[in-house]
Amino acid sequence: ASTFDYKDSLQLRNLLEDEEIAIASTAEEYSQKKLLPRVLAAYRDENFDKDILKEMGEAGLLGATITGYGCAGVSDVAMGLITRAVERVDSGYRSALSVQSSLSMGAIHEFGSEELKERFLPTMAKGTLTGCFGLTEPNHGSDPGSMETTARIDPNHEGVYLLSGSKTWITNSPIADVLVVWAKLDGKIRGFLIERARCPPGSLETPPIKNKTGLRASITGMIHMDNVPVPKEFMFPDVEGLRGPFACLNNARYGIAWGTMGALEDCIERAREYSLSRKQFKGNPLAKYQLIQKKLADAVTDATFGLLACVQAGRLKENGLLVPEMISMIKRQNCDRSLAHARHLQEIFGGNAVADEYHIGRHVANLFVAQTYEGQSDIHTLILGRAITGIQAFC
Ligand code: TGC
Ligand code: FAD
Repeated sequence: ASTFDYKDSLQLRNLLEDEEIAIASTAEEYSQKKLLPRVLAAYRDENFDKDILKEMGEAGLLGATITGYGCAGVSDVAMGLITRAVERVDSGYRSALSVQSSLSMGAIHEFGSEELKERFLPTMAKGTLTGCFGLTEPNHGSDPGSMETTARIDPNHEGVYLLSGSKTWITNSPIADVLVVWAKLDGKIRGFLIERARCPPGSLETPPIKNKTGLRASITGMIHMDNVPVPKEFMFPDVEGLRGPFACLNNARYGIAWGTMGALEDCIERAREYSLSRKQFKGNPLAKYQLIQKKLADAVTDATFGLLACVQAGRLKENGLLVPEMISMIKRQNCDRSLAHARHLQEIFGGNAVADEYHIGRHVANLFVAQTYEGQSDIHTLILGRAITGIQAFC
């Protein structure tokens, strides 16, 4: 008989293949056993343990949708279930996974030569080589088309480009071995791979950005380039313009739509448990009060709808039918709803919400970041508005 289970209100499980359920439970087990026990200390100390990428690699979670090159070749829905499981613990850990998988390995897989794929993907899949993705600059975030970073031909060495400029707010940049950097060559955006080990001293600096108010379990930094030499084989040969970085962002944004639902589910679970155990007024649990129940009902409804939208988007993606506006819709909706609900659910904890052991404040701070990066929600609003009206309102 069919029953209502608030953890899977519209039976999303029935839409999944057995293999996808198995992959999700591997990711859940890894996240709960290995990530959850370290997250409080990591967040307090603003520390990202690089071993996490190796562990994710061992569990087959990195670059998981790629076929070959040591990657698992799972479905897009399975990948979504992985990001949901990881972000249930912390958005920063999902960020590390997304940047390694969708943005760095994804860029190499989509646009790199066969040599670059063979050279980098297998070690990146193991998590022994760390990647990052440099698009945002100090003066250009929402508008990356105006970037100032340049590439020019090295007048003294044939077949070498020299990269100069600065990127900021780059996840994993301080620890990255391989940096995907987007720069203008003769005014056109091109993608380059910088190998840290090959850079002459002083040409590449990647200082961390410290004292963040969110995403503290993830490491974020800048990339300063002063004539960094890049051999021409390390430029993506066939992609020009914003289509290059956005093709990678399409996959990462899809993953964020799934991931934020995991964070929201964790907020729901913790708020529900707290509301059942905390008693106020004549010994009643908070869960007995209608205003508390409304907060839970609203959050469970949006988590359920958000996940169903993700499954549908995933199936469209698997069939080559997912277009950028659909991704903007689910990224915007799921980031906005998870942040709004996390803030409401936070109220259920009263003063205890301020203590980090209750985890809810961490999710709220993280979800603000998720709503901001990979296209702030208002930017996705304008992408949708353009598609609906045919009129662009960016400038
Ligand atoms: P626009 O005129 O719209 O497009 C320029 C060219 O790009 C193509 N394009 C896309 N291609 C594939 N997928 C997409 N989603 C695409 N969006 C655009 C487009 O077809 C066009 O191609 P072509 O060949 O005609 O030149 O460009 P615009 O300059 O008007 O862009 C406006 C806007 C707002 C849509 C865009 O710039 C935008 O999305 N801004 C947000 C920036 C952003 O998302 N940055 C992300 C940085 S990376 C990051 O945050 C990682 S965080 C990782 C983590 O820790 O998890
Ligand atoms: P701005 O572009 O200055 O925007 C500020 C505000 O103005 C936003 O609310 C925006 O929506 C609004 N706005 C801008 N233009 C318009 C307009 N035309 N109409 C209406 N409103 C507008 N980037 C990378 O390249 N790689 C990474 O790995 C990466 N990791 C990140 C990690 C963290 C922790 C953070 C915080 C950011 C990261 N980013 C990364 C950068 C992120 O993508 C940008 O912060 C984001 O794209 C917004 O750019 P911005 O901060 O310059 O804001």
